Amino acid sequence: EDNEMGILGDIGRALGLLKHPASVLVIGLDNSGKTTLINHLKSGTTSREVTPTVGFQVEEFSKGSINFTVYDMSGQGRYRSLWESYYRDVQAIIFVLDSTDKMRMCVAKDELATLLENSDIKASLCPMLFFANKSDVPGAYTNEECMQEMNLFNIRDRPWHMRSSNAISGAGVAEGIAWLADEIKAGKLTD
Ligand code: G3D
Ligand code: MG
Repeated sequence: EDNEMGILGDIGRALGLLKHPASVLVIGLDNSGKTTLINHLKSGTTSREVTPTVGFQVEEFSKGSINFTVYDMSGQGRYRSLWESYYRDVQAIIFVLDSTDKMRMCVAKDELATLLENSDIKASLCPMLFFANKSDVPGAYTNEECMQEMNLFNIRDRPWHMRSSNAISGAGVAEGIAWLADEIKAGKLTD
């Protein structure tokens, strides 16, 4: 089906309103489903993998003027100074959460809190889309539980939204991206 083009079409049209190249970060702990998710966004794009240092993998791909940057926020923040270099000029953040990984939910929460303290992120006020991914797995935290566990209700400086997803089937992905596209559009109109 051409659902995948539809997904990129939404965010593409929204980001197409920008005059300059737009940057979207796709982040989360390892194994949360980022690579699986971005395969829904990637069709027809050119991709390259960058490895600035041993142990830290960054994937970048672009579609039109949108650059997607994907990396794992893992390794106890050992690479935080590297990944913080991607925080400049960010128009949107997609945070992928493994809603079945109850053991590491607090690690994800702490990484999110650190991210939101970053001065570039604070200044950007960019919208944040959260995927409560792997919602197909029995026993996964519900959307509401994920919002509580991640302390999302404390985010008051920017629009955010959490959406249950199954990155394998793509369920929930288009709806989440549509929300993000609307937010980006709304932000540009008030600039
Ligand atoms: P990452 O890129 O964030 O590290 P991946 O995560 O996309 O590599 O996904 C990690 C594992 O989770 C993969 O399984 C992938 O198939 C699985 N996965 C991703 N999203 C979902 C989902 O929504 N539901 C379910 N049930 N599984 C998901 P493997 O076995 O390949 O390691
Ligand atoms: Mg990956």
